[in-house]
Amino acid sequence: MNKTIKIEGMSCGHCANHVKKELEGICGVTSADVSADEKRAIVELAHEVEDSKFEAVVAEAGYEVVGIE
Ligand SMILES: [Cu+2]
Repeated sequence: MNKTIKIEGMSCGHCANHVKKELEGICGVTSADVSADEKRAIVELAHEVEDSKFEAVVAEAGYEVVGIE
């Protein structure tokens, strides 16, 4: 199971690494592939995670979730 999270505000690889680390800290997230160029993260999930959880950690890192599919 995976989800694609659209994120605004990342401008370089450093931003992407920051977001990756935050997303991978969520219980249920097996791995996160984050691209600043493509403005998205693809998260691999071990079990269901509330969208609000993704929004919260991304906001905490200083970026904004604009869509999750
Ligand atoms: Cu950056």
